[in-house]
Amino acid sequence: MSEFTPRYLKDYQPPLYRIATVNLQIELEDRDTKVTNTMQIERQGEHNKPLKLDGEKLTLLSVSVDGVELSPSAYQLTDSELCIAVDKASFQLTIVNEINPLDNTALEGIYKSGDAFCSQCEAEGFRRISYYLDRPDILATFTTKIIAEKQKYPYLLANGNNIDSGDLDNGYHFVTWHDPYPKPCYLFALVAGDFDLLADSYTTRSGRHVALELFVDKGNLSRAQHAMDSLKKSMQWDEQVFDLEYDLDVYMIVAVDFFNMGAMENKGLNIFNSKYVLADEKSATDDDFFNIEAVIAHEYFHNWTGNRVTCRDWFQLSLKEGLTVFRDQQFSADMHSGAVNRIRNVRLLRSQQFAEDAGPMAHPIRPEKVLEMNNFYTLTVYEKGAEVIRMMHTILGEQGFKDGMALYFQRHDGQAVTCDDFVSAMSDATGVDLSLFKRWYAQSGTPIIDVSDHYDDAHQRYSMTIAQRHPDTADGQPKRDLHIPINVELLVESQVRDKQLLQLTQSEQTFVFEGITSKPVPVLLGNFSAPVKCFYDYSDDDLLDIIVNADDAFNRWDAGQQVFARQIMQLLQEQTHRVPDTVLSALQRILVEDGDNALRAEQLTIPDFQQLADMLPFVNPQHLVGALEQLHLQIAQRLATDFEHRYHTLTSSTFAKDGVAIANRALKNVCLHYLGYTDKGNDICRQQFISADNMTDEIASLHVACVHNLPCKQTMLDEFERKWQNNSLVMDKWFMLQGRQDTDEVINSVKALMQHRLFSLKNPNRARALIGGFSQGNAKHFHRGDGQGYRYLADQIIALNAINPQVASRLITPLIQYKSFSQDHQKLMLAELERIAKLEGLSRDLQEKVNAALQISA
Ligand code: 7MK
Ligand code: ZN
Repeated sequence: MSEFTPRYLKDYQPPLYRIATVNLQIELEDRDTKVTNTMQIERQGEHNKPLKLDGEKLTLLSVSVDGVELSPSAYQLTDSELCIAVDKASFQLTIVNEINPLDNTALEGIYKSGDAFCSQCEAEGFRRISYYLDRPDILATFTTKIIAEKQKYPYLLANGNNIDSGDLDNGYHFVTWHDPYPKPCYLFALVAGDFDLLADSYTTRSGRHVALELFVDKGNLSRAQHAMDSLKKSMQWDEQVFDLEYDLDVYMIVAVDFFNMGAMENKGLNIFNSKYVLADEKSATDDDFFNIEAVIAHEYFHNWTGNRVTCRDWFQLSLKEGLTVFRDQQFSADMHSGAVNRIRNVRLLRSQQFAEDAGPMAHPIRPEKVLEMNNFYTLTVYEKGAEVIRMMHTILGEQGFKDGMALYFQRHDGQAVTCDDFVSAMSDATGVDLSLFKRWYAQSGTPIIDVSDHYDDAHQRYSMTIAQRHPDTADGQPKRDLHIPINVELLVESQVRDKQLLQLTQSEQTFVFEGITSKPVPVLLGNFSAPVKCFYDYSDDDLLDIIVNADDAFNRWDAGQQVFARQIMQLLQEQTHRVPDTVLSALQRILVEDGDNALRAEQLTIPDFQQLADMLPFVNPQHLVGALEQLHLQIAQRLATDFEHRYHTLTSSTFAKDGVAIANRALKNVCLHYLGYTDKGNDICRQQFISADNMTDEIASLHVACVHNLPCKQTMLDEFERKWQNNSLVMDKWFMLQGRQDTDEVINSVKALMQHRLFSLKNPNRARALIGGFSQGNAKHFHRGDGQGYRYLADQIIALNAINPQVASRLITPLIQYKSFSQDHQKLMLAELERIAKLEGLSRDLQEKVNAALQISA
């Protein structure tokens, strides 16, 4: 039985009190930081209910109302709440408490990252700083005075504008910040430390001058320029596409090494995991550069979608996250190749979000029940949430969507609102009825659409029947039919004849196409127009036809993915299955012909283990790994000379960072991966490692050496360690790759690495790299039949439970998704889950997931 109580969307109540202004004074010390919080509080309406403030891990020193200190008998205090009865409609409340940043390993509230103080409040971390109404519909104006030792902490930062500063006695100093925009406390931020500062500026379209300040650890200035460039691009894009400008005089970004997530959009003071800030070509891969630009954009875009208009309650998280992910996807597509970006989005969705929807934590993009809010920063809320926004974009069209956004801001600027408010703005701005569409917000699970067709030769009429199905999900909610936009092309004699957007709104509908001169091949779900699984009984030739002739690049890629998946099914049925020549020659054509190398790299990449597991119920993971190896091996060996030839045409002598060079490296390293299955692999890998002048090529060769366990592996790992030991982001890659080695010794290696002088479970990036690298990047050994892989992960989760529940809770993902595997593996995974369930002091985060996995009701 759980000691924690869940919260439900249906129980939402407007707040009984409002906080108009907050005046914080924070006196920073490692173990006893003093927080003085003076709030102007307004009772909402006539009632005599007490004021209940959230607070966790706080040491309360005093409570005063309108300047008069209360005696402890005037309030009640528990582990999570301070309850005060005040008989006034409006009053000033002052609370003084202490916190302990140094021992805060959960990295929520105020904590230390290295020598700096920093904060993370979303979702409910502010209650670890002061007693507060810690809910997003409380919008207050914050003034923050920070006091700290000047020498150690020359920079004292908080949200808004710097309005005062000065020196104090004993080597201390202070800075006072005022943020004019009322905000929920989850957007509060504070940083104190000594940094290098990259300063720049941006003038908005309307002429506002904005100072841009990027703070990084001393010595890292040369790795900050790409992040700064990305920020400026983001600011410009939002002006051009959505007419949205920045609204303060300064925009600050601080990079810290200890951070639970990617980054945080605190008003005017973003705090970033240094992984998403620091880059130069020697130490960062092309993907790192791409991701930095995308995350900088994401946090910047939150200034409007999240900060100016925020969420009424945490069930509405997708209001800001789904929308902001959609916006950052559109931005990335505009900055780079639209097709390749879309393909990568779809890969992520299919491999991880579909698994989430099929697993024990299945939830709608607007969840209805939450035990620990941190557990709902999910692929479903973010990525499927973005797909739901994208479907509205598809249904309303580019202009309709922009009109909807404009109306949304016109109506709701400065408010805390719901997903319903967003959809209403979209619908009212365009006159399109979205009432059926809104069901996407309330329904979990990946819908299936089944397509069948009929060609009437005599009338040259083609009819297509589309039906939707909704498999049951773990949340047990009833399913209803959805409004699903489906892009369709018809290939008639290998020519694109008809392109249409079909809108499926019933459980089954038939669409008729006239004047079709011969039986067409339907090309379905163009640009992945809905987050669904789509089935149609294609012949192998149909798929090859689509690969070559479809207009839509996503469809061309996707047909290839279906060909790969079919080969996997056949290999699972018959280990000696020989991949047909037709498939090989299609791949060969992709490899040898000229075209977009980034797209071809994607076309040559087989769906991953996770995605295939989601397509194959109760699969034995070892068999699936075996089939994947076989498919790679056959392709690699039978096209060896083509891979080798292509590889050598793509090795360039000098490094460049433009799109073509990036695409060339992507394709070259896909070739290298296949060559790893051949006897040429070792020499080519070693040579690439030695001659690499950039991290993309260097890490690709090390990766191939590890996953193929090539003879050159150990030397390269040792050389890499010596070269990069002082760069922690690069060392994360080194730890990660060692978890991916294909050797029976890998679990022992990983355990040994936990004793490495650079390893610490307290560092989230490091813990995720090593533990996640193994458990989420090494299916073969994680799913070992002796259960050792599962046991290792469970041991680490148990250790992390006491250190950092959020990191523990994210790492448990592959263990709770046991249901897609065969019985013997399920049993082994369940045994580990049961072991975790029995742990004394199990965090709320883990309890929610483990109970869901074991079907224990709260
Ligand atoms: C992304 C919340 C933050 C998971 C993915 C992010 C978080 C968790 C960045 C932290 C974000 N608001 O901007 O969404
Ligand atoms: Zn976000």
